[in-house]
Amino acid sequence: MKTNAFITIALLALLSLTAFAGDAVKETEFKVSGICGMCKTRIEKTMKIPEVKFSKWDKKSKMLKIAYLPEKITTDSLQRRLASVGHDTEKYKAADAVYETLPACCLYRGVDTTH
Ligand SMILES: [Cu+2]
Repeated sequence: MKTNAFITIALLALLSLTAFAGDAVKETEFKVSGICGMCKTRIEKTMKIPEVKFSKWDKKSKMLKIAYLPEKITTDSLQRRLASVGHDTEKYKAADAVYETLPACCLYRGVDTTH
């Protein structure tokens, strides 16, 4: 009887743990403008915050994949962060003054990057 109770408690603990982990992290992706390897570094570095567990930007597709904590931060807020370091996103455009401070190789506006 004692063992059964222990197993039940252990199972319950495990179940609540997986439920928590499942709710905590959400995966999504959105478009972030950029052009080179430096952009990739800057974009992914901007996502290196405790609320974001994973981020990967694809130079070709311009898509940023992230795994984040939706209870702690919104994708809106993440897109604003990216715009604030010079990268246009689906929802927010970087201020011209910030964009102009990017290194020449990173100036993606008006550049055809589809090939
Ligand atoms: Cu760049």
